[in-house]
Amino acid sequence: MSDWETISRTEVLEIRRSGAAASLVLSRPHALNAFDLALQHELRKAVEWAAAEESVRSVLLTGAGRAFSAGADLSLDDTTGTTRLSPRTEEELRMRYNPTVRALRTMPKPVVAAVNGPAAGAGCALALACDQIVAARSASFTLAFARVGLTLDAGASALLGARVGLGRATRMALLAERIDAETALQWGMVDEVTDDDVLAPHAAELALRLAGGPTAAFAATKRNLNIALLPQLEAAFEGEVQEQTRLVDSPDFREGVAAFAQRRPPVFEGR
Ligand code: T3D
Repeated sequence: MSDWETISRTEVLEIRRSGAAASLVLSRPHALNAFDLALQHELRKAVEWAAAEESVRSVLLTGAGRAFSAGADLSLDDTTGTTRLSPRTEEELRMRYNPTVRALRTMPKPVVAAVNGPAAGAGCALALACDQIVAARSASFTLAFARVGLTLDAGASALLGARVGLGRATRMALLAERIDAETALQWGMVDEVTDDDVLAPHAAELALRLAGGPTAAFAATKRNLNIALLPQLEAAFEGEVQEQTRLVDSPDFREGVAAFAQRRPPVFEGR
């Protein structure tokens, strides 16, 4: 992506431009681009900027380093020894994750995800919110929520089923298995798989091609695909907020996060 110019860089997100395309790069590679507060905030701001900026006619979303995104940051607070998520979950979903996903779905221009490695939890939901998903052969997809005693969020309850259908969506949500890129392609969860070393130029070329397209017609198409295939996205957001807010306060969530930190399988009580 050598002809892409960096126009903004914070500690957690980089924005690049090439002609009418903008690229947003999640940049916490040391944490597999897991979402801390700063990344949630910066990504919402950048997505809303790209949506509103008329000179931007397509958007590319990818991750720095070896991951797309590992989802919510599950690292433990040094002083309390517990996750930082609860009691912030409702605010995080309402103020940052959901507005970001909503803006990706409603912006009047196409968005391409270049999934360069693991996409887990909310990171997977983010990829699912994009109009086209191109995955590196080594990429993987995990609706990891159940592994830490949570339910789907960031719109995944609607976005996943729209791509893979009820059976596979249910399987991915309940078993939280890691799906490789080839399987994801067979299931219709992603649109294309490339060799790892050509993912970046290939996805960039797609974004540039879309940026040169009939943007007003693309916007109309996207709006009507949302109406036809994602009519319940807002209801899903609301249901997810209600349920997740309860679940982040549950014994199974505390066990899931402790098990993740200790690198052992969780032992859930079912509550
Ligand atoms: O309030 C709210 O925000 C609620 C919303 C919740 C939304 C969610 O997203 S819940 C789901 C959260 N995400 C996960 O449960 C995924 C956890 N991670 C994984 O399953 C795996 O790490 C991956 C599949 C993403 C990658 O696996 P792998 O084998 O390539 O890497 P690894 O060895 O597991 O991880 C590498 C490092 O990244 C490791 O740290 P270390 O040992 O090198 O110091 C690991 O702890 C760290 N890491 C991975 N995921 C996260 C993380 N650190 C913080 N948060 C993470 N989510």
